Amino acid sequence: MTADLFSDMAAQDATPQPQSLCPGAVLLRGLALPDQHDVLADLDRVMTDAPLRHMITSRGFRMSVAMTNCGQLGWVSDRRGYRYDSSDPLSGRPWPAMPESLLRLARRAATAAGHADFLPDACLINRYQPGARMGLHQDRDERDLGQPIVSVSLGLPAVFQFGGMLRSDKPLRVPLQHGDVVVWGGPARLNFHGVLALKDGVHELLGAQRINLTFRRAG
Ligand code: MD3
Ligand code: FE
Repeated sequence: MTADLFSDMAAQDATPQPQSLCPGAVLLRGLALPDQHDVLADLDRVMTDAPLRHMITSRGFRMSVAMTNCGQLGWVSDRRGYRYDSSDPLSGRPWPAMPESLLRLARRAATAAGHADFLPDACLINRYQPGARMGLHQDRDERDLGQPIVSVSLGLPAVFQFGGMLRSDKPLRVPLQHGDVVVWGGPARLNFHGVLALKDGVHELLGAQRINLTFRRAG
């Protein structure tokens, strides 16, 4: 009994062994688990202030992923194109502040991956329901591409695709689960990446959805 208790405590507290996906990309399985309850409670408050919405691409398509943001800057897309903006176009108000629990998690992950000075000013919140997907793309709208992106997966599992610097590079598939964190920096920062259509399922805390957080230094 005592031994089991101690091994469970060790599992909770242990920093997971970082796995390298490719040069510059570090997978930290389960890194978000110790903070998950604070993170989910804070996310609820953010999503009440700035509700999830399906943005429209410059070509007029409705994205299958619903999005919102917290932090000084938020990623927005509409018929005029996409950009970072300091206010929520739905309310005209600034985006909700980045909760301490989220900032702490992002900085802990970046530090574990060798980016101890990461200070994100934007957190994009992506909500996938079954069938939602994200096509292959690059993230290159952030001012300093020397800063990494930290991504946190919550809820239903998804298959993440990541390719190379060229759209034509054959992507690898990595299953990402609740609590997994990936840090993308250095030579991986401009890799093409996407998410396959989410499969049906029910997660014990989040129900029939996956939420992905991406922390960025945008401005
Ligand atoms: C690799 N989101 O919001 S996170 C995005 O799961 C985005 O919602 C996906 O791609 C999601 O832009 C993937 C993983 C990720 C995020 C940014 C990256 C991987 C990246 C930037 C460069 C290289
Ligand atoms: Fe991306």
